[in-house]
Amino acid sequence: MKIDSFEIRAAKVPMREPHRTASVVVEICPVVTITVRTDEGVRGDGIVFGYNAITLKSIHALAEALTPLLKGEVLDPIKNSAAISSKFKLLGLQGLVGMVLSGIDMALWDAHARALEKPLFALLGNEAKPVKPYGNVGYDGVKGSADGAERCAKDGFLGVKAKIGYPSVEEDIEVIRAMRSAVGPDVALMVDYNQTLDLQEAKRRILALKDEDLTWIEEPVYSHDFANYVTLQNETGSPLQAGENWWGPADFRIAFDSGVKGMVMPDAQKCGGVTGWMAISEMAETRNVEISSHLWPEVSAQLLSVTPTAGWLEYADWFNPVVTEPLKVRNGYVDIDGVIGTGVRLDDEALSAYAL
Ligand code: SMN
Ligand code: MG
Repeated sequence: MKIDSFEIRAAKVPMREPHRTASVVVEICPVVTITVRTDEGVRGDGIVFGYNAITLKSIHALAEALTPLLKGEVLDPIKNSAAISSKFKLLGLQGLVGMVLSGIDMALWDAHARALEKPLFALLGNEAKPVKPYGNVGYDGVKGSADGAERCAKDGFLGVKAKIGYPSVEEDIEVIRAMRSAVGPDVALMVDYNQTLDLQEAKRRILALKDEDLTWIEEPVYSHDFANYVTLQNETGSPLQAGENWWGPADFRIAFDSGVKGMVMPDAQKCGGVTGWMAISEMAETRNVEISSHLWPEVSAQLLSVTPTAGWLEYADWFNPVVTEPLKVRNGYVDIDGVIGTGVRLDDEALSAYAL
């Protein structure tokens, strides 16, 4: 089966509510979608999330320029992604290029699985293990975070993550304790600093959070400061989490070689799509490192179900308005029964309504 054509669309998808972090507020969900069609009439869909609407036109133009390189090729996602990535040996696979290549990779895998009428996981492993999602709360203050956490727990989530990084660690603790009293002792709590601290302040805050029963403390320092991150892991002994901003298997290898241990959380569009994730999963397995996911709930549910060291899935409903079958959560676990492909099936009418 050969790759016949690509359709690239950009849209500003409305969010139920803005997502606040200690550094940036995400007000709308800007996406570029990549749809591949084969000469046998099979379709595959992928989404690139631009974080900020300012990026949309550039991502769209890049996708329009890159996808013709694959036209006429036999559909083989691993080979197709390797061929297109090899053109960027000098420029590198970071930034918008890496995001678009990952989006193309996800669309190709979706087409490959849909052609076989199988879920993605069936192409990657034998059996799907249950995947546990956690709900998300923004930088919403004491009451807002507690209310958000309570809503997640009522929706059946077994874990909730909140953005912190308030002016003082005492305020961080106040938010965490309010969330804990809202959800009770059995729901896992995670917190995310979104890279806002320096080494000294990070160490001070992480130690101050010692008794808060946190499942992890995410991105306390700049994402690529592997040395400081490892220092924090070693000197605090606390469960630290990172990886959403690492580019492809190459960054994960550098992180592991720098001494990062315990847990990591690849982002499907920064880690090289399905192909990149599988390479990272293998590395993590040999190092006994737990893998959780960052955004991309539909694709990540498929990936985590066959990841040997799978941890948590980050749930987000941001793509829901433009996919026909949003990821389902039932009794605290994701339900991927009956899903074909990656689970990203674009709603063409909705995309037109939100088109840039
Ligand atoms: C995050 C992701 C996307 C937008 C804002 C914040 C965050 C997370 O770091 O882990 O969900
Ligand atoms: Mg994060």
